[in-house]
Amino acid sequence: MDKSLLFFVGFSCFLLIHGVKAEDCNHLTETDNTRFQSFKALVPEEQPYRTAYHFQSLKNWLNDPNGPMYYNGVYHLFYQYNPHSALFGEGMVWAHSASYDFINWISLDHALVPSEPFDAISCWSGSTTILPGNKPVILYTGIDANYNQVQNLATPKNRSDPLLVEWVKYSGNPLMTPPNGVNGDNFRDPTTAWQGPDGTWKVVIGSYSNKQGVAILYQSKDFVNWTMHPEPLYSASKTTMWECPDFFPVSITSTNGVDASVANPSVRHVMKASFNSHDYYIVGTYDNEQEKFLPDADFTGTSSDLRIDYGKFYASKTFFDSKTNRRILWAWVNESDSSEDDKQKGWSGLQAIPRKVWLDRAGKQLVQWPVEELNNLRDNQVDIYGKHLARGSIFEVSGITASQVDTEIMFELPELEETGFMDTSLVDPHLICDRQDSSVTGKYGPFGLFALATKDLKERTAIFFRIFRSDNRYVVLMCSEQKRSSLRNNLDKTTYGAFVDIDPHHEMVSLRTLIDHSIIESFGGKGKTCITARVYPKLAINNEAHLFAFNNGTMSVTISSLHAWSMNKALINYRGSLEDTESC
Ligand code: DQQ
Repeated sequence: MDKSLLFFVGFSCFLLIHGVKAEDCNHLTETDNTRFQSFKALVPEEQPYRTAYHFQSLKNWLNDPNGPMYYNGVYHLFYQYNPHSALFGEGMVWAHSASYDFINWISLDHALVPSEPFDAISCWSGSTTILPGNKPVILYTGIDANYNQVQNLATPKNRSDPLLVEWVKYSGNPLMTPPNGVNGDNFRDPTTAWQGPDGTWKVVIGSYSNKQGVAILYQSKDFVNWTMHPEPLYSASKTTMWECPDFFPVSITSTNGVDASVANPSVRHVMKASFNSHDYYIVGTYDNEQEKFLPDADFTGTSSDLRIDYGKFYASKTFFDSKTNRRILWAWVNESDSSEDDKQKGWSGLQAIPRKVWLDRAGKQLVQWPVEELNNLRDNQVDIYGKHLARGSIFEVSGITASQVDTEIMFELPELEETGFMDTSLVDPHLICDRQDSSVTGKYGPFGLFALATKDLKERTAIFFRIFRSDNRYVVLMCSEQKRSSLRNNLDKTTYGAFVDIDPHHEMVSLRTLIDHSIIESFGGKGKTCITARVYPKLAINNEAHLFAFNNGTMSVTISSLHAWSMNKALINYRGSLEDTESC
């Protein structure tokens, strides 16, 4: 058979098997057959916990997203990767992937690998900044030969290479070393830099000193010589070591994103820090003359602190997408199984679906929504309207591939006044969700979804709401309960919970849930509260997975609308050409 025909047949079979619509993707036939076959051989497809449309590596350990950017028509994602193991270790590199459509990704050669005294042990997290003249640069943390954390610069070898495959480390590295009073292992993760009105560059480094989590501020005129500002941009006593800080402006009037250097009355600023295994943030005002960030309220160290996501979600990083004027957030979602399991699987870690992020109209918190490009993978739409769910009812959402789904639901609560009062002795939403789980009947709630469930519901992950009265208002609680997610043991089955800042009297309770084999990302209140979970069902895998909607409260709820789509498979980290990532 002619070689190109052979490739066409082979590739079409792959696309059919994996749910990509082959008929729309004819340009893929130009892809080199040998490369494609080797990619196919590498993908551990038979594993039930591999995802269909989330970003993951073909093998080994993956963690933080690094330096995401849009440059010359191409989206880039770098990420922390251990080329030697399915566990974290020394020798971490910046792996590199690129995409046209933000959904399908090709993998490229590693952008940064340990090689010099200033990064001899590892190349840790950092960010990209696009300098005037359209010049992208990387600032990253090197673990030097003495195990100290230092900040380094790298630039593309050839800016006209659309893929920016090769990066050159600056010969004068390191640019910044741990200052006095800062331990050598508490100085890392430079943010994207921003420019003040006088042209001065500023960047923040995460740290811990004087028993406070700190955003240390550095300034530079030329991006090479950096001076530490005498005062940090911010520090907070109720926090520990700040990893992966992120500092960015958000518009007060629009959901559009703005570039990192925008600082005027039309924006507020967000300071995000990763500590204690979670991503926390505060909203405030940035005074760029005094170099101070003035938050509306400080971190409190309690469950009332705002989080990007109230489930498993860490080391998030945003970037400004100049193509679509959005600010987009990436984050690492770790495994909930054991290291032994990871070694056996041969891989560990996912990136959450990238989210558009903006400031809520009330100016108090962020709102997040999966990037709209994801909708290109939607298939087989199922619609349900006006479905009444009396006390104790449950129904299956059929007609979809329940192991890889996108679903959007609106719940109507006709007699809200009748709902029960909140137990004021419980303030931590995680605890309420845990104690009053999906099997505990309330008035309004629990109602929601059972995802990745067996037919008999012995395995099920419950994403549900409860509505309480408290003083003169209503409180909406959102839970993601993993207790019964798997018949397997030795898994982290923590229950997650958070309040949703909506008034159910004036707007319907909404839920969007992305289900993808071993990850469930849920967005309550149109993106005001997000909860991500990792689950590993033993039986509810692939075609054995089911999706149900339920109401276990005494009050009836009505599903005003439910839309569900089977999700097609994305090509993730295929070692092909960039054209393969044009949406079909
Ligand atoms: N991961 C990186 C560090 C960062 C941590 C190392 C956060 O730079 O502080 O892989 O997950």
